[in-house]
Amino acid sequence: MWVKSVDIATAPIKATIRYDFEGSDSVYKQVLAAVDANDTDWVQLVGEYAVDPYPAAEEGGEDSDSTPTEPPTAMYLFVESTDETASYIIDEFEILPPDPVVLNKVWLEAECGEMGADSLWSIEQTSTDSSNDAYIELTDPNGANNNDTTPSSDESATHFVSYVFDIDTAGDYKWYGRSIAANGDNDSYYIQVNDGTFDQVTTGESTEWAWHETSTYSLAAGQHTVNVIFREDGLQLDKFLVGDEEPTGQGSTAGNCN
Ligand SMILES: [Ca+2]
Ligand SMILES: [Ca+2]
Ligand SMILES: [Ca+2]
Repeated sequence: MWVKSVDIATAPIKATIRYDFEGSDSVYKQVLAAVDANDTDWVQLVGEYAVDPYPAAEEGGEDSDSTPTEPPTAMYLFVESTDETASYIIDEFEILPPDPVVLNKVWLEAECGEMGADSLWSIEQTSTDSSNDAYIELTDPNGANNNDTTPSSDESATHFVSYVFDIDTAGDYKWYGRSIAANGDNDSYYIQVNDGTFDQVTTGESTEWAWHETSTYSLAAGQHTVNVIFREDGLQLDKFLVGDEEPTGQGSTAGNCN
């Protein structure tokens, strides 16, 4: 906003927000630092402020020293001078929301991951409508599922397929997979994000390619590794997306195949 003092050479002008609560005293926070307005030129008061849903009262302030436990019921913005005698005028007062965060979309072909020499995952090319004309399938030579144990890193050569990718924008992402699981004995696998826990993914049963999603993972900007790990044999996996919206069809071109 633009400010100008009236009938006084200079007047410090600042902006303050007041949070009102249902069950506790109001809390005041300074939004914009004071600038010296003068009576000859317009001066701009500008800055950024993130609204805090649980603003703590300041020590020794005029407001309560209790910390609210509920979000505010109302918020008021005050433009004020620290000089009680000052008069001032305001022009072009504007509050703009922050730019929305646009998360990345990282497309990964399942068949282009890193797998060990003795992997139980095999690359297949027998399906129509698979992206990149290939997918991976879990073939256990013993014909058994592996659904009663938690994977361990010493199984990585046989049970793991690894995907390494970069994220530019930090945020909350999901892992989406395009799968075929003919029945309930084929419809799950584990993922491990950045050496974290082994999280079971249930794909749902489908005899045609269908997308499924996981819970949310908070990813920082930079490089990440996701391991896809054997749980039920017979599962077919075509493609993955790291993103925030479930895809349809084959999705976009993946960047992980040479
Ligand atoms: Ca199952
Ligand atoms: Ca099975
Ligand atoms: Ca594929």
